[in-house]
Amino acid sequence: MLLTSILYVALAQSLSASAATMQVTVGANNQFTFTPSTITAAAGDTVNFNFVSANHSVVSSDPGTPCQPQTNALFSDYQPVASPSAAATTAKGKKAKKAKNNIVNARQGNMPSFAVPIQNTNPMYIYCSQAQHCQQGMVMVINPPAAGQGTTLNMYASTAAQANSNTGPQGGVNGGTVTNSQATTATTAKGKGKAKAAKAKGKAAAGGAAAGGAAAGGAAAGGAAAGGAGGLAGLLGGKGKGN
Ligand SMILES: [Cu+2]
Repeated sequence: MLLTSILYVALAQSLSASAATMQVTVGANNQFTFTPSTITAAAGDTVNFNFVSANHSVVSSDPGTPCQPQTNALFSDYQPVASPSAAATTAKGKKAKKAKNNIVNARQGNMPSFAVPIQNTNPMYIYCSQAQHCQQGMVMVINPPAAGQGTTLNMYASTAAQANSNTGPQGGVNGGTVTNSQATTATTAKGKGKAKAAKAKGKAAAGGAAAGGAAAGGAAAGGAAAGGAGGLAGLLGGKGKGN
């Protein structure tokens, strides 16, 4: 998958010397935000939406109807990301701290990402279809028009704030490619990282159920699926060894 992405990017770059890849962080600092909230992209560029917290989505709407998918809307599907913060606040001791760091490190290379090839410079209005995130300001615009020439980000956001409902598209991913989706990596992750996280997790879980839950999620997002099992074992009072 990664190799495919690299080859794709390489191919895209060879076709257009100016092709660029922009990064947008989805849910930075556990906030309902896209960062940055506006981006200027050219045809041939790629916008990568990097999911770093909670469970968000990327959906496109028409400018006047935020929180509702447009026809054939862009859709990342929902991309859950476990937060390490619970483990950070409840895990105890040196080992637990190390376990937490392992989980965080595993996650950093394995966060879900949604790569969207930009076809043209028309404005694209983006929102998150989770819960009330759209109304709460989780919106952005790619290639926003200048003030007075169309729907600006502020206009879009204020219309969104008054939307009666927030709806995602039917069906799955559309208009881009998702990598490191937790749903797939959780069942396929293998190797050392997994064993390490599982082991470390057993101990961290002893610090409390919250730590176990967080570690299970962290493992699912990272290269450590067994960490989930370890966390579960911890929750069940199984292998957890701490005090
Ligand atoms: Cu969201």
